[in-house]
Amino acid sequence: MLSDVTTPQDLDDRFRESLAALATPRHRTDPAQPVAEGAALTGAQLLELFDAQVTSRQLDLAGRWLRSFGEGYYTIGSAGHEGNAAVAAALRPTDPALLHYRSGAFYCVRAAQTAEAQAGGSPPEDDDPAAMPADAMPADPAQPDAAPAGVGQSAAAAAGVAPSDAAPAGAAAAEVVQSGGTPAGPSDSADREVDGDPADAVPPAAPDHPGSPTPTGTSDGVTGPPGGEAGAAGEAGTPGGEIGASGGEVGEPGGEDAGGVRMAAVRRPVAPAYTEAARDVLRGMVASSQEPLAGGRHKVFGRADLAVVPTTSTIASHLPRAVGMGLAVERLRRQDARRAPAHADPASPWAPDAIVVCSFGDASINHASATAAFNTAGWYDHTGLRIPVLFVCEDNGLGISVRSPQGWVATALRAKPGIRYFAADGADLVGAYEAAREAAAWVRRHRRPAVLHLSTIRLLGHAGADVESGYRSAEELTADLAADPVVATARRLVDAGLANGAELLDRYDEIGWQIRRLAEQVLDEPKLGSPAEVIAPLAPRRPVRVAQAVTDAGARATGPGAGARVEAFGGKPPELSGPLTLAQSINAALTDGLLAYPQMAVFGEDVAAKGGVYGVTKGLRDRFGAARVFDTLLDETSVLGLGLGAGLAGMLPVPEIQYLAYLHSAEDQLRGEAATMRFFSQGALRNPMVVRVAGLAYQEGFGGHFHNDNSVAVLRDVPGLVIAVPARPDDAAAMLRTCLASAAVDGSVCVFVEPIALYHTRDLYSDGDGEWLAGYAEPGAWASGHVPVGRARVYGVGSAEDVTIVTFGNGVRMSLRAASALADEGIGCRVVDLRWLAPLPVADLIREAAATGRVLVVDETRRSGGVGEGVLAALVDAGYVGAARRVAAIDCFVPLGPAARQVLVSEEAITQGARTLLAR
Ligand SMILES: Cc1ncc(C[n+]2csc(CCOP(=O)(O)OP(=O)(O)O)c2C)c(N)n1
Repeated sequence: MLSDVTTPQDLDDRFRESLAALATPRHRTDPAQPVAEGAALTGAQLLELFDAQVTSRQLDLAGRWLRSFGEGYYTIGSAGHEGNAAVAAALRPTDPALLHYRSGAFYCVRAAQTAEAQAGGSPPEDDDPAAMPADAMPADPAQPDAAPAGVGQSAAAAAGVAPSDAAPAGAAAAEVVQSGGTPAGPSDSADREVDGDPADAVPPAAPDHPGSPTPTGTSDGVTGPPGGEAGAAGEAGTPGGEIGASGGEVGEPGGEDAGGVRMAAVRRPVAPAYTEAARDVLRGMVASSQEPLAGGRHKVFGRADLAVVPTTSTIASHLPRAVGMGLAVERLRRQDARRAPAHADPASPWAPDAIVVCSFGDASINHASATAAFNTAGWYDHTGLRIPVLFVCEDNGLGISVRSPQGWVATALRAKPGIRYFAADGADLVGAYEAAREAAAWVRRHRRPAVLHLSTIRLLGHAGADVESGYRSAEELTADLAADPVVATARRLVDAGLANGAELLDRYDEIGWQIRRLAEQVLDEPKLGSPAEVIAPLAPRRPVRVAQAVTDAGARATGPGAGARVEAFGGKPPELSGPLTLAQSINAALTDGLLAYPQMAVFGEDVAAKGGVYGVTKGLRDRFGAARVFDTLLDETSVLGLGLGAGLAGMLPVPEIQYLAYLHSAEDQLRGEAATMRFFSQGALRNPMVVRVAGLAYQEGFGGHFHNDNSVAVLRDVPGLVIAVPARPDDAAAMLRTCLASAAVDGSVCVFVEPIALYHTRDLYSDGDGEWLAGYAEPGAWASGHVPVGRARVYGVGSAEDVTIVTFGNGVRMSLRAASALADEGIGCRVVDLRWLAPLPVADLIREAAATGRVLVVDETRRSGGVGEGVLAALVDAGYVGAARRVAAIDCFVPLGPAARQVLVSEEAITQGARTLLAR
């Protein structure tokens, strides 16, 4: 029995006492009827939600039980948050969900909804489906793509969505909506109000919920109860069915006290989907390799078929992605709607009217990632762009031991511009369901963001090892126990005449036994047993397919796409434009990329109207329209978040980070979110993207660390990330094609670091020699010129027999110049341009190092943590026994003006390094 599990406040014992103390209902009610007059939930549905809550609670106990003998690795639970069952019930199983780690009950309900939908059940309806598309579609469907370029273009148009008639710019003040019949959350009871703005007010309940609730739960806007063989709403009250089979008991005084007749509604089997969901969660706790999404790599709530996207343990980091998903869902919906019916395959993997839900705790709203996401959702809403995201803040008043100041959460959430506020009490499942349904309907109907502030409590502490008594008073803990939301649901069921306490306790025990049995089963399941097994889904690479994708793109560009290509390039394709600079070459390759991949979008700060700070994206918006090339707001976290969401939604995002130094405030989005998605979903979910980053040093005349950041250490240790650093124009185009193909084929997350100092460089050895320019390959030559990920380029200078210079980026040009000078002295060099910093081209490196036995690493990044460390380590690992030296930037930030030369690698240092090597 899981009731043996010791918990800080003897939660199980208290639960039993509370249920035992519940009075016997005076009358019995038909579970097919609304649980109260005017309530949206039927009694049967409430019973089902109670089961989900109990399943979640028993899972928490199981986590502790497993931990008690060292076989469980996760004890953060959902106890106190089980009200989120109501949120799940108010959504559709196809609404993508990014969940808080206290979402046990939500997950169970979602699993049951999905099972029911797969069994052919009606999808839940939370609003008037007819009202949504008409209201949300742009007036002129062709408008976004055809929007003329213009500096004054609104961000909405810039992102390809027509401004909303319901969201005029400036009408962005936070709106407060009272949730129907719901007691206020703990910290906001005094300030709830109904927003009276006629333009933005939530439509009256009738249009949003056209049919008043009916017991069937299918046509009334009521989410169908968790499914499976038991408990479909239609079964409730069906004579001869599981529920109500005993007849006669409805309306009778209840339970055993009334002549031993138990309520059939309480007796029905536990929904199999709950059991399945519980098994998922238990597998996560024991790190079973059979856990359905992460396969034992992390304890997540996630399953692709449930549209539950795994979130990481980094609080709030999933919110920027949720906003990106909202933007993409809406964009792809419009795109699909515009396409002729001939297009059978929709671009969007989500249902056309899907909304995105993401939940998180109250302390998390203070995190920079959360504030970025709220701000971005509000910012876009202010422009009229639709982002259908429902934020759900589960407010238990604590972040581990730190309290959210009284009233802060409500005050902060209500003040978010452009985000409509709803509130609900998580201990009142009936009211929370109505509020959640209202919030979801509003988001679905208006395609605009809202936040549902769900008051909860936290039982069992933050996690297993948390000693709450150290920072919470006994009175407070006791008060929380008295407010147990599962007890509250039980009380509601008893008060409604749907069950008595003993029956519900039986239910609790039955589910407890099932969970215990499942826990014992999953204990024996295999764990990940080898490094290869652990790493398998991280970043699989299929180079042959990637090469084929490049070849195919070339074939399309010369064949069916030839006309469009000539048009996109204004009649003159780049291969006919003579030698190009690095910047021009990247620009042309981006153009070809946008032609080759209809799902590709280029976005970032200043990329559209201005065409990039260095002109790299110039003309792209004119060529492809504001739907595919758009400016974002100034927030790197959100830029990457948009990419994360768009990638997950099937797009091929190419976000730009304006300067490498500005990646750092947002790097968790790349490291913690983008790079982990395949890993934590065994490849079931992916967020392909190619992040372009202007970076590295040597900008003459424009100095200082922030525009000359010469550190890529933060990228190099992110597992699975592809890091490309093109030095030459021809390599840049080929490598960008490779990155796009790799993202499209393998879902790779690529960072394409563009050396700013080389953007407009034309010459190599002497003024006017034009040797740093290169012709652009015509599409027919893309296949033969393909640059695979992780392959270096080698230049022989002089005899090429004396020294191997290993370098990349600006170092390539400097090394070639130095090698030329050394050749004059009779020293022959081979210059190896790594081109890829991850994965390093180890095979090429070893071969070229062995060819001379003398390696000079020319590393423009810093001595500590720089690329050179990795190169030397790779040589050592491979058994290289020759001589090696390194020149690198010194461990300092890059100063302004000529002083920069004091810290950076110079050509003199390279020639000197080579001579020293030879003198040994
Ligand atoms: C970015 C980040 N910082 C710190 C932590 C450690 N941490 C884990 S949970 C937590 C508190 C979160 O509180 P809240 O958002 O209110 O959620 P709750 O656990 O109360 O449901 C903290 C600080 C983390 N996971 N991520």
